[in-house]
Amino acid sequence: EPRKKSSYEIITLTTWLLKQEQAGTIDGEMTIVLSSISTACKQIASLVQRAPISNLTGVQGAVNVQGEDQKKLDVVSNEVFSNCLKSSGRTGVIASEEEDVPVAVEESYSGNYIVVFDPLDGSSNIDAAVSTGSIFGIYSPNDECLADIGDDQNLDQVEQRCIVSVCQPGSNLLAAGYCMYSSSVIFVLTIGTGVYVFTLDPMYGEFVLTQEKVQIPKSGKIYAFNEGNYALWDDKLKSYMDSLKEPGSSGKPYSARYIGSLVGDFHRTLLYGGIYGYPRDKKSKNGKLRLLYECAPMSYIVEQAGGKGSDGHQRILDITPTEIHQRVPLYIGSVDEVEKVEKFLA
Ligand code: AHM
Ligand code: MG
Repeated sequence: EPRKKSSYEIITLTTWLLKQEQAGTIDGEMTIVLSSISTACKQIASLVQRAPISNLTGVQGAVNVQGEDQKKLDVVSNEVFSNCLKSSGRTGVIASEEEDVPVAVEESYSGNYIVVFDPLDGSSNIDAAVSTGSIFGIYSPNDECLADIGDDQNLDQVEQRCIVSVCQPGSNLLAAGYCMYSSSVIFVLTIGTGVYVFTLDPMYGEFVLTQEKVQIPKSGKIYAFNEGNYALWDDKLKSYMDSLKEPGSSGKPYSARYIGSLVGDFHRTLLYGGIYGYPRDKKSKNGKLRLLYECAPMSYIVEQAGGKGSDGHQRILDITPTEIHQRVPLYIGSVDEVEKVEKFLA
């Protein structure tokens, strides 16, 4: 007879991870990497919540390698994320939206996982206290980048090796997830066995399992695109967008929702169905979002939930980046909706 579940029984992220380790789904090093990421996310959640009080709103004054103004919180979050990963001792290489090149972690003890991340995505939302998030992806250990570091040798070569070891297609991802800083702090994770959702319980300061094996609806009548760019889109995409506004047989057109925060827009799409898109346009030939630490992890998550991630023509997870900060158009969400836009673009 199955044991009755007490209403006080909760599963925290920590116990969930240990169970996965016991089951052999992940190894001990991965458990440590994931738990250090969850610690970083808790810290960032608290920094984001207190930002207006602790004078952390506004710009830092620097511009990152991609020509974007860095917000103070972008910089602080990057430090928090990097430090948590470095001190885990299980991360060999990290690549971040806020760093020009991948960084080899010299104090690594074992494991040497490769972690790619965007420490605080949607940072244009911060100063208005609107949803933001962190995104990450984890690749197999690879010592290429670490080898001979510290030796008196050409640093450019080391850098080049690091770039090569990090530039892998999303299909190689072992784990991916995001943390959304919103009315709740939500940690979403996949280790290749479905999508699990944890909610930060402010009473305990722990992530608690709130949804397991999430499946995205097969279709959904919500679209999230920055339509301000409409005039810059190509005609095929314009006709797709126009088609969503036709009431059709049901008499009801699609609904528009756009936060301007990939994590927030994606999370809603995951739960309610629909599509998120960031197309290429006349000014941004490859769209805006980055393949390595935005599009690939999200595509891995959506596929694990039964959805689809595409650049309009091919599967995002099949694309091998040639550069760390490479951009790619993204259409992601319910299978039917992503296939629909692909048909228009064909
Ligand atoms: P960021 O990494 O600089 O924050 O940019 C990524 C964000 C995404 O979260 C969001 O979906 C998109 O940029 C919004 O861009 P736009 O303001 O052009 O609509
Ligand atoms: Mg980003």
